[in-house]
Amino acid sequence: MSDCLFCKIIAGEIPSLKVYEDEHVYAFMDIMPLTKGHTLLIPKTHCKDLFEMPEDVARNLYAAAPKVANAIKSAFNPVGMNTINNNGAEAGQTVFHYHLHLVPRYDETDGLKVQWNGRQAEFPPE
Ligand code: DGP
Repeated sequence: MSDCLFCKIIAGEIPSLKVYEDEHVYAFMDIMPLTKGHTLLIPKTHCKDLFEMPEDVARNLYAAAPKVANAIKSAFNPVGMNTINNNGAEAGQTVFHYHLHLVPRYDETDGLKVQWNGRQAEFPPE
């Protein structure tokens, strides 16, 4: 899609710090990292969100996810990792090309609580 930010990143029209690339996916450092090594994994095929993601695109994306997670683990040595995906503006999505956040976790002092986009998660939800 010509006016999509992440399509432009895949095409190299906008610079990014590449972590991984294959025929189907592209992974790069998030410009506003929540923790050290925060990476975004995206499909090369443009789709807005999970609701619009064809099955083969999902298969290829999740096939690459462990490779990317392990590359981040080797590089930054986190003790854990959150994978997060926002779908729709109301859910916190700001870039409308599907992306999976891989957020390495270090310890309880890494500044991130169980919180996403300013909302405190409640378990169980009300
Ligand atoms: P979300 O809120 O789930 O739609 O996350 C969008 C993420 O995209 C956010 O963490 C910041 C990141 N981002 C936005 N613009 C750019 C950019 O130009 N380059 C990179 N590397 N990341 C970006």
